[in-house]
Amino acid sequence: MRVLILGGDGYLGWATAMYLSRRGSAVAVVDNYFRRCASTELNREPLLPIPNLHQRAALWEAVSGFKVDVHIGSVCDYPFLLDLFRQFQPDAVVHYAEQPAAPYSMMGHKEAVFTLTNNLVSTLNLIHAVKEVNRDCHIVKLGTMGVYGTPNIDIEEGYLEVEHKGRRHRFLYPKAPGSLYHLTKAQDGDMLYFYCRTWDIRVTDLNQGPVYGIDTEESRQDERLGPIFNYDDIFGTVLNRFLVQAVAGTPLTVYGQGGQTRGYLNIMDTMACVELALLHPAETGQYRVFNQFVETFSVNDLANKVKAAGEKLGLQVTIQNIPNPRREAEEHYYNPAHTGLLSLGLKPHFLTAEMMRGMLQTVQKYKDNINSSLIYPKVAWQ
Ligand code: USQ
Repeated sequence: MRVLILGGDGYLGWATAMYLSRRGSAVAVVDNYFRRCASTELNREPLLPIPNLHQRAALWEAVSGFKVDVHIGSVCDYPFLLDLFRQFQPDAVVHYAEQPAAPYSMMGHKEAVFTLTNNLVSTLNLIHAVKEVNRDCHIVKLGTMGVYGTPNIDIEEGYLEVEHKGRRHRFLYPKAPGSLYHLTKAQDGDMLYFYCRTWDIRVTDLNQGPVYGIDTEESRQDERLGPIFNYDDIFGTVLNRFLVQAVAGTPLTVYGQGGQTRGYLNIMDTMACVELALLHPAETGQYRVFNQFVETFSVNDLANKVKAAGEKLGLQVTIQNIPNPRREAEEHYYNPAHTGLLSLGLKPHFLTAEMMRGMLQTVQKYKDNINSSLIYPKVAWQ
């Protein structure tokens, strides 16, 4: 399969490029280095320095023999994207090229405009390129569980059957995102659904929960192949942050009461889920949604797990409830369905004590790189 990965330099994009190339796909990646540049501009450098995409591709080829084609540019630049489509002729596109950080989207007007424009225009350009070059090309877009919010009923996988005044209809599941970033993921989903109905394109939207993990099978061959691992208040996700906080000896930053519950997955499971979606494409005209996570935990659950695993390694781990910089429910019902990917064959990795120990030990190797001033949250929702 010829797979084009948009956002190939990011936390998940590069790992996906190696994973798919190793399994026999012809892979091309495109990226405009937004995440790297923003990390530097905002002084939120990742735990490990990351070689640029050309260097990563050369390193990967040297250790594995597999090639990844690199293109630097913006998916929001339509002539550039269209050229790439015509040249590479993808059978499928994995779309990670969105601004992925909720706190970044809530920093101010400039960041809000960038998030909205980048996330919607990149998706619109992709849809047009598919229509122009090959309408059969399968779009796999990384969505987020955060589009649903935390409703007081079970969350279904994308759609909800509603009975109203004796008649029934199947709607997209109602959305109530909790940040501008999450809102753009709701909007791009609506847009993809619209074009599936209008132009008969085929789309899989992977509504993913927060991802954790510092390496993958492929990146273990050379630490310079690892994903961009941020632990700061803007680009770091909660469990990755807690692992670094435990190693740094700073209190784990539980926002508010810590009852916020989400569906989590290991970065290795993201790879497997994307592969399953590619191997079992959506039908022509279908907007298919999978809820992509493995286990649900509250923030308190995660903090307690990190504390227990850290203490077994001799770390002094404390937990601190700090004022919540976000507007979100801190105690709520949460029961999302997630059978689609399991029924396609996903074999999940669970957050076992052994998994926690391994991740903490990896972070320990880079302890000297930790900048503790990046940990406390500085972006508030209001
Ligand atoms: N949280 C803390 N302490 C921290 C950091 C976060 O208590 O130090 C809490 C947050 O308030 C939130 C939960 O942990 O309730 C998850 O926060 P997060 O920063 O790990 O995740 P989020 O901002 O929601 O976004 C991340 C990714 C995003 C993805 C999303 C999936 O950055 O790209 O779409 O996870 S989901 O959360 O299901 O929407």
